[in-house]
Formats: sequence, C-alpha cells, structure tokens
Amino acid sequence: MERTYIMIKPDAIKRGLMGEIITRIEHHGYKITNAKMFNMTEEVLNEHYSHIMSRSFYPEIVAYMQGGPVLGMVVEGKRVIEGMRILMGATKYLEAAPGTIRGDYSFMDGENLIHGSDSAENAEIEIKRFFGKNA
Ligand code: IDP
Ligand code: MG
Repeated sequence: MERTYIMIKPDAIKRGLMGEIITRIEHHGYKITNAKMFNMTEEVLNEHYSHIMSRSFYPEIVAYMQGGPVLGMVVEGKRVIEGMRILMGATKYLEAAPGTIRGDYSFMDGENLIHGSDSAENAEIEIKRFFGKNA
C-alpha cells in the first residue's frame, strides 16, 4: 500500500483543528499507521524545507514552524500521496479550493495548516527523516 508523510503544523494545533484534520483524513478512507507530536529543530527544518531556504519568507517559516509542536503521521492508502495533496488544497490559501483543508481553514500564505509529501521519493525520505528507517 502507498504511504505518505503528513504533518499537522503548529497553527492547526493552536487553533484546535487537529481532530478536524484527522477526521477528514480518516473519512477519506486513509489509515494513520504511525503518529507523534514533537517540536521541529532548526536543523531538521533546514533539511525538510531545503527547497525554500533561499526564499525571502524562509525566516518567517522557521519561526512559524517552531511556534509550537507539530503532529507527524504516516498515512497509508491507495494513491494516498496524490490524494492527500488534493485533500490539503493548494499551498496559497487564495488558490486552495473550498472543501479542501487549506481552502476551508487557512487565511495566510505561510500558515497553511498541513504538510504532505509531494512525490513517492520524498514520501520515503520524509518518513525516514521523522520516523526512522524501520517505520
Ligand atoms: P507545499 O506545502 O504546498 O508542498 P512548498 O512549496 O513545499 O508547499 O512550500 C513549503 C511551505 O513553505 C508551504 O507549505 C508554506 O508554509 C511555505 N510557503 C511556500 N510558498 C510560500 C509563499 O509564497 N509565501 C509564504 N510562505 C510560503
Ligand atoms: Mg512541499
């Protein structure tokens, strides 16, 4: 079965949206097979977000992602990588369709509630990064 790395970001946890997001994932038929709450270190953030490190908004993303704990999860299901990206909605809240997690609850470009791996290769890298090689 395909699997992906999903992370509920600090804004969602502060706003009490963790249960709502988990419910959406489960109601879509996906299985959460591992989960843990933790605080992101700057070292891990720089690895996880290496593709946006050169962007002007990066310092704000570091502060945002360290503003509280995150919930990291391994989520399994048929075509779950693509399916979770659809459930999440577009990165920027104005482009995120109604009915998606970001489209329904995000109102800022940076603070967009949830992360999901964008490819099979990155899903395995991210699961290993956050849950270790035996996950
Ligand atoms: P994704 O989370 O939809 O995969 P990425 O391009 O991988 O989007 O960007 C990682 C994270 O960086 C986003 O989820 C968001 O928090 C932040 N980000 C990306 N683009 C912007 C932007 O233009 N302004 C502010 N924050 C951004
Ligand atoms: Mg991404």
